[in-house]
Amino acid sequence: MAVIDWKIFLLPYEQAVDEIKVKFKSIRTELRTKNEYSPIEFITGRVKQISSIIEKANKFDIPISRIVEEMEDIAGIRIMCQFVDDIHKVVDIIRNRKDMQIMYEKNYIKDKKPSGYRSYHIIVKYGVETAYGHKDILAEFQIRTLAMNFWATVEHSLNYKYMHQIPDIIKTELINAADAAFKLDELMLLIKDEIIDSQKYFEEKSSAVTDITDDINFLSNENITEANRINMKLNKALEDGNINEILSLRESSKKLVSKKLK
Ligand code: 0O2
Ligand code: 0O2
Repeated sequence: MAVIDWKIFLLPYEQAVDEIKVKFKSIRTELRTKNEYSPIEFITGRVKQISSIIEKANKFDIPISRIVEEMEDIAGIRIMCQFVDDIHKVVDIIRNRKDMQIMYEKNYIKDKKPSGYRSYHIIVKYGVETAYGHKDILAEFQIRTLAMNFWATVEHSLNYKYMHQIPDIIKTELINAADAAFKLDELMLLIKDEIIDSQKYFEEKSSAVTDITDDINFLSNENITEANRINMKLNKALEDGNINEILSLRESSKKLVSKKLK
């Protein structure tokens, strides 16, 4: 039987997970910097544990020499979304990428698993540049809402505790919980616009406050009286919770700073 040096074997998978995470975090940063809504809430990634690889290879009768071709989730990327319809936007983003090739997709949202599990899975071929040249590996994306993620995380720990033999009574409760989580996703979708508006409002307010405090810092070296005056106005606007007051204060502090810079 072939002996594997797992540390070396897993290196390209670790590289792939790190690279893909950076790339998808950048999409989120780019959209948020432009004040646009990001369908990506957060991203996690992991390389499968050696023990899980061996267990899965045994379960599916995959010879060690065929693991690269046949085990699709050694590199795993999980993308969490706030709303169910964001999942399809993320799927489109992946479909349009030039740096990965989709092998196939599994829609466990439309066809939930008997356990109650819901997620959208995409298996891709991804190329990494190693010290010895180009290497293609398979990676699995799991795209899901926060509610689906909550359910899957809890169910995964129970499976671990019961070694995949969850008692029937708990299984039934889990199926009910999965349906309740999906219902929650559907309800949230109904008030999505309202939620996004309030998140935008919060982001606009905090970015205006950051700009004003930057201006106050700058002005405190130039004209301490002006700096104190703006600081007092900012405190009052924050106390009043008045976004328009904060936005107009940003305008006036910006003008003062640019005057000083001339
Ligand atoms: P940000 O800007 O705070 O999202 P890492 O190696 O640190 O990049 P890792 O170890 O793969 O990431 O995974 P980890 O630490 O479990 O979580 C990855 C990112 O997801 C972290 O943010 C967490 O803050 C974020 N995260 C995890 N759970 C939740 C959650 O329930 N809700 C939200 N909104 N975020 C969560 P980053 O990458 O440090 O940056
Ligand atoms: P890990 O790394 O511990 O998460 P399978 O049928 O699950 O043996 P298959 O056919 O390769 O494996 O792929 P599938 O069904 O698409 O599932 C792959 C991964 O999806 C699993 O990885 C889980 O992460 C997740 N998943 C699938 N079904 C369930 C489920 O019922 N509950 C939870 N919590 N997650 C699920 P692994 O292999 O379990 O490993």
